[in-house]
Amino acid sequence: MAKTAVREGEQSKTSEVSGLDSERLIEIYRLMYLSRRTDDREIMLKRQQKIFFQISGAGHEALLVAAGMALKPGYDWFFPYYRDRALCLTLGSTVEELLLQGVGAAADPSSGGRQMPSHWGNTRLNIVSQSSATATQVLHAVGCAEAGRYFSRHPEAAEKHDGDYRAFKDVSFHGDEVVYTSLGEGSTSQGEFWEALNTASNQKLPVLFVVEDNEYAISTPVEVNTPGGNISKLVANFPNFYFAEVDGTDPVESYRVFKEAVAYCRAGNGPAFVHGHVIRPYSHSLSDDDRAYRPKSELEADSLRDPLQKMQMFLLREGILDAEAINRLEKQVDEEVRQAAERALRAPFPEPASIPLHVYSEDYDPTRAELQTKPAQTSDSQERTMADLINACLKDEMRRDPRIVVFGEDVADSSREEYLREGLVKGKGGVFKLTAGLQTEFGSDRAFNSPLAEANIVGRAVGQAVRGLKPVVEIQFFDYIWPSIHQFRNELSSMRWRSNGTFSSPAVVRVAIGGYLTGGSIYHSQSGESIFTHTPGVRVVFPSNALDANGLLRTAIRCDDPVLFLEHKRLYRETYGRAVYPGPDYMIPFGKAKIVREGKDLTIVTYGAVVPRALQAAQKAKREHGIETEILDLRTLSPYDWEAIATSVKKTSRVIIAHEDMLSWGYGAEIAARIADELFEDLDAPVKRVAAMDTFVAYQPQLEDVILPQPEHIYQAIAKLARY
Ligand SMILES: Cc1ncc(C[n+]2csc(CCOP(=O)(O)OP(=O)(O)O)c2C)c(N)n1
Ligand SMILES: [Mg+2]
Repeated sequence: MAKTAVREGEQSKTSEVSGLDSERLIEIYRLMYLSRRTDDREIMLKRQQKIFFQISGAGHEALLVAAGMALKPGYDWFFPYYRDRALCLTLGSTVEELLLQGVGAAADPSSGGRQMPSHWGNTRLNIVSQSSATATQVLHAVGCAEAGRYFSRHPEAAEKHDGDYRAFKDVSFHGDEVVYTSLGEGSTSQGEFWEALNTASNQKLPVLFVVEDNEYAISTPVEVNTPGGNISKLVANFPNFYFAEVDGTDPVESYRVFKEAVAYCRAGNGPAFVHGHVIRPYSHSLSDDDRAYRPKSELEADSLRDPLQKMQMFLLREGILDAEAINRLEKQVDEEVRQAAERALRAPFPEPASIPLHVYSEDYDPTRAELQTKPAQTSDSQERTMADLINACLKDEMRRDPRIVVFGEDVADSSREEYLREGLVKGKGGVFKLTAGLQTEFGSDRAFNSPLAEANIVGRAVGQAVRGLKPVVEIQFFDYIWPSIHQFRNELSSMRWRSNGTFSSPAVVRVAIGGYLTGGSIYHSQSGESIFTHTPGVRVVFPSNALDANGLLRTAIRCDDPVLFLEHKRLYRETYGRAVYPGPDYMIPFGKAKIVREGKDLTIVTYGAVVPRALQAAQKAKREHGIETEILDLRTLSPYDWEAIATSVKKTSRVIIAHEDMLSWGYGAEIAARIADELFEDLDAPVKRVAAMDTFVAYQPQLEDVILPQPEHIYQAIAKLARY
């Protein structure tokens, strides 16, 4: 473990140590000044209402130019945050590229006008698109580093492959690349920061964490976010790290530290943590006025540490540049920024017609009819459960695609490999055994346990998928998906759209969902799919039987979009819906419903565990009243098969939407609204919904029976609707 104390005013000594010649020292100053001037220009443009948001990197320049110089653009990977203007300029972003984002221009390389300025992204430089959410990016960095290591151990996995997402996902790796990620000291309060340190430390990943400590998170001072006021003290006991704390207003000292940190990571020793003390001379953003919470004395003390002035003094003192030369350099930079702004202001805006582009992959359409294949005949003629056929699909796909990695809580057979090797244990393979045998067959690189942290699972998957791996991760229970919802909603689903199609994260998230368990409640029985169907950019799949689960999971894995794959726990081992193994290439396109029962009198639109319940209800309605009910199993909820719904409703003129989740604001509300809107003329009766009560699911089985929709509830609805 290395340790560097904060030292100020020792630049001349350390510059020799750091191998920085005069030319490099001048370049450091030029980049720092360029960064500050770009901020100043943006501030002016914002005041003139030519751009719409401004957040500065002022005060952080020295630390970030040093970081940029210690790393390799287009070789190493970068997950920075909004203060990292100087890093991006050092890596090779142009001022014009940065200003194009402020304007919201179509040519903005980070987002095509979709994100605020200072939300960096550049494929040329391996700067990955980031959101505004504080600290989500550090988990992406961890996933990215895992992917880099994986590809260097399994280079064959990087090969292109026609017929699935791999045809569109180029992989590059070197084996010794470092992954940079940064965040403010306030953001270290986020759980994701600690979840990232956990995995980087455990796996000795080459991640360079940089904390830019300007002592404020908007108006909240450092001691509120960091007990004791110093994050270095809190993280000091994480194993395998290189640690350094540095005066981040001193570029020479910062460079020395970064050189060491990067060398440590590149050599494969583990992660590094650089804690830079910087200042924030401007307010948090242009929407904030720091005079409301920082006294003048404090701002004055900060101004004495301004990195620009300090570096200028250093160059003069060392005789590297005289006042005139500094003046000339600054004039050149001023002119560069002025010209870049002029060009950016002339750049065309994005066309409104482009808005829907890149919500989903334009390259691979998982809804196309050709994906539908016939089940193959194999030597295995036994009827298998949904659990069996999901497990079989995972194995088939892992054999076919070496980029697939499976992880989550308890998904490994045993993290202590020697227990398996020595035959001491059989292995766990998931709390529902859906991943049983994967580690044993494919090794611990490809099937492994995560820490007990759901954001860790989804956040790492994002970073892995950006690099070209195919993470197929498991969330143990839908009830515990919530710690990952931030990663899910703000990262996984938006990566492609917000980067204007330049980055994507097509991971699969498998989740055990649902009730009817008799005693599983509250927290092992809930649904909530509509929250995810209400999220653009993600596909939501919910099979009701073994064959569909097998075919749809295969489509999910091969496709180029993120997929939430919902597996009903009650259906895992039911007799209903068992099927013979359909072979290793059986696929079902997304967005194609299945008519599970034909009828002319009434339509039920449903999915998941309500499908067998609707069938029971339909049989009773036929027996008791001769009503012929048609049942549509949607199978995928986003996209969903509107054509099949419309065709059936036009035929029967009566429709019930039945689902296990709560009635109000549930999935059925959208379908009902669209039927009312587009099929009004075809209806002979009101659109009816059958769903759970608007409560939680209770433990006492008699209560659970009342809360969740039962065949009898559906039967009553059919009988009532048929009377219209
Ligand atoms: C998850 C999340 N919560 C809140 C915010 C609003 N927000 C933006 S920046 C910020 C303060 C960040 O402070 P710090 O991490 O110290 O970084 P600094 O801005 O000081 O560089 C807050 C609260 C956000 N963007 N994301
Ligand atoms: Mg801060």
